[in-house]
Amino acid sequence: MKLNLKSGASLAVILAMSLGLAACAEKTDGGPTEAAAPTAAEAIAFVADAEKRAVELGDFAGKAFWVQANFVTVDTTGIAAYADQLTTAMAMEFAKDAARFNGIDVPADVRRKLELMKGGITIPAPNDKVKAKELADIKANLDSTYASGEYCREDGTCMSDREIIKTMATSRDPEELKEVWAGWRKVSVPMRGDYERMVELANEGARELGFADTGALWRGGYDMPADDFVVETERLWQQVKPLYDSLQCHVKARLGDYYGARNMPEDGKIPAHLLGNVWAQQWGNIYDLVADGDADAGYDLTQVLVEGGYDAMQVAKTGEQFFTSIGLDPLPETFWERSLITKPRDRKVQCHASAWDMSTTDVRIKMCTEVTADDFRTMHHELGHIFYYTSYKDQPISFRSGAHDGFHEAIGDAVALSTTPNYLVELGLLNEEPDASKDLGLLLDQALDKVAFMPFSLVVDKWRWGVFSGDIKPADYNKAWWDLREEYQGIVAPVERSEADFDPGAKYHIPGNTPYTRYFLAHILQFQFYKSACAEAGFEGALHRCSFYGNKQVGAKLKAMLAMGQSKPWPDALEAFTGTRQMDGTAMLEYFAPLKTWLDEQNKGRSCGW
Ligand code: X8Z
Ligand code: ZN
Repeated sequence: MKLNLKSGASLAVILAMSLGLAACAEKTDGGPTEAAAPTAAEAIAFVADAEKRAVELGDFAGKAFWVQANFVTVDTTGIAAYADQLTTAMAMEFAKDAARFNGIDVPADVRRKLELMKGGITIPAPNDKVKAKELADIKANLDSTYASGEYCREDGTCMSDREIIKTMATSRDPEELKEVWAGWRKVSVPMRGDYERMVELANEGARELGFADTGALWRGGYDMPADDFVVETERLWQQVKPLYDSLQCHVKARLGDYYGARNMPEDGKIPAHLLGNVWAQQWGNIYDLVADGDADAGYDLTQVLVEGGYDAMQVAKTGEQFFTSIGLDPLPETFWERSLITKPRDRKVQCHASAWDMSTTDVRIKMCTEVTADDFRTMHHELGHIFYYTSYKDQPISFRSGAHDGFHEAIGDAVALSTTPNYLVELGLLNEEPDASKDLGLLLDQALDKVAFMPFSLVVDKWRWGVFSGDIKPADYNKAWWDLREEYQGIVAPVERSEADFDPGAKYHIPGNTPYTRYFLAHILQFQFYKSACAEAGFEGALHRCSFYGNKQVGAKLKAMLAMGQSKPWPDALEAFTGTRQMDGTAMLEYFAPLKTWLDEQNKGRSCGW
């Protein structure tokens, strides 16, 4: 886990559970330190006690973190820092104590719990109390700095993150886009020194646990040796990279048509402010600039929702209804009472959407929902987390987590893939399903979000892995960030950057310390889940037209996988739902196959690559 309970994490985080058996592969020591070998009975008693304490402290800490995120003030930041200090200290204690039982023969579930405990803290703290407090304070401050970030101009007008996101999505004025793009990055300038110190302290904590550095700890959470995990992510990236390359080339050409070829760098990279998203991570908002006659989806989901009279609550209820249609239980009343679904006017909140597992009977989301296609999909994403939580609530706390963190991020997205035009017709939002001539448009729309996202989701942790290992030095933080962005995404900063900037910090997950490789894996997995669900539903036809809405057989199978939580290595969970034990990008490639052919046609004669 992670010590916060948001978005895919859970109370199990408190027990440091999201990392797996392979953590020991990175260990530089970690053998028992006591003379007398402990017994199996002691191991069982230790785990039982740790789980009890984790539930108790987790209940309290969850409330502290929730209040901080929902009422961002100096005081709630202090309360959250203290809760973090306590939970991190407890998780460190468990991790160290669990290692005492290395080599002791215990029942398989106890062994798994012990192994998970040894490697599951996202930001480990040093044993030294003064340093542990310093670390917790830094983390809470980074969180709150991001949450209250605004871009203020000299004339005193300010823009919140929501306004920035909206302007980046809708403005087509390159100068305005450039100004807002650079303006948002002022938010993270003050984070730089704190981030550097946080890395030092976390690494000290990681070494106390026997890991080379914090990145090694993160990579150890996937039921395989950490080094194999790096190879695995590279293998998956190579599967989908040709599709990304084709998309990047076409988008660059179309943006050149719109903004003028002279505004496009000659080296083939795309200026990052022109992609409809302040982080250039998903590009669906420039669909109108990229699509042409052949690639018209036939409808605009934002417009359809607005014209359908939807409000934020109806977006949430519609999302819930998909999950209940396949047989999952409706959400508890407390979900509706306690969630934050729209942005309050009277206070600062952390608007980045998240899902919270407060206790087995208390799950919530926090989301400043707007009635847009993006938020319609994000709502399904968040509900995927929530239904995961409610499905594994009967597991012991140690196993209340995703099979791995990418599973947690993939469930809601797999469901959102099923919100096809045909489904929108069933909801009464569309009068009729667009015919097959609109397929390229639909696929292009999806690809601008899903395919464009792949290299971005690799870059975020490639940067952090380098930072934690020391390969990226503080003096190069910003340069290394842009080197990776250029290399993997083929995009370039539109205005000069320097080491006075700290652009990584302008992305929520960096100050929030949420590992990001999970989203890369989730984008691979969601197509695997979707494809298997469609096969289970007996769907025949082009994959992207399939919706498993209302299919109880799919729901039962999904529920069985979700209910496993983290009790078994993730290949077991994957096999339960898809019949395969390997993550595999070919489902994504199959989904986008007609688009790939079309893109390659369009790209003929263009000079692609960067
Ligand atoms: O952070 C999220 C979710 C919460 S887990 C809204 N996502 C990533 C992002 O926004 O950067 C979902 C897709 C990627
Ligand atoms: Zn998520």
